[in-house]
Amino acid sequence: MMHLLVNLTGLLLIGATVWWFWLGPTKAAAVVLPSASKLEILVKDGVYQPDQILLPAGQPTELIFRREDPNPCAEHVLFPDLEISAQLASDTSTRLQLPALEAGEYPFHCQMQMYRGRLLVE
Ligand SMILES: [Cu+2]
Repeated sequence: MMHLLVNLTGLLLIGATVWWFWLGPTKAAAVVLPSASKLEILVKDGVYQPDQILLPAGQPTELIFRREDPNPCAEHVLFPDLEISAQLASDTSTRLQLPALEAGEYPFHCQMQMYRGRLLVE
């Protein structure tokens, strides 16, 4: 009986994970950054909006994270490949300067990687 319970719990956890990553919050479409090189990203309901951002290579960029999610999960945003991170206060916009980047893909996420996004530089 105990084993059955453990198995059921495991299945539920797997189900929750599958739901979160594949069926959960819908992914926002890619956004091409206008030449103004400034973009606001909304942090809300478990997703960055937009979460796919096309940037031109070799041009510094300013991202403005607007956090409207009180969940502590949303408090930090990290760009591991760039060694950049920022603390986002609730109901506030936080400006983040990105240096000129080489072409490539740069993921960003919160500490627990529930919030996820990608910079696509080309
Ligand atoms: Cu998180």
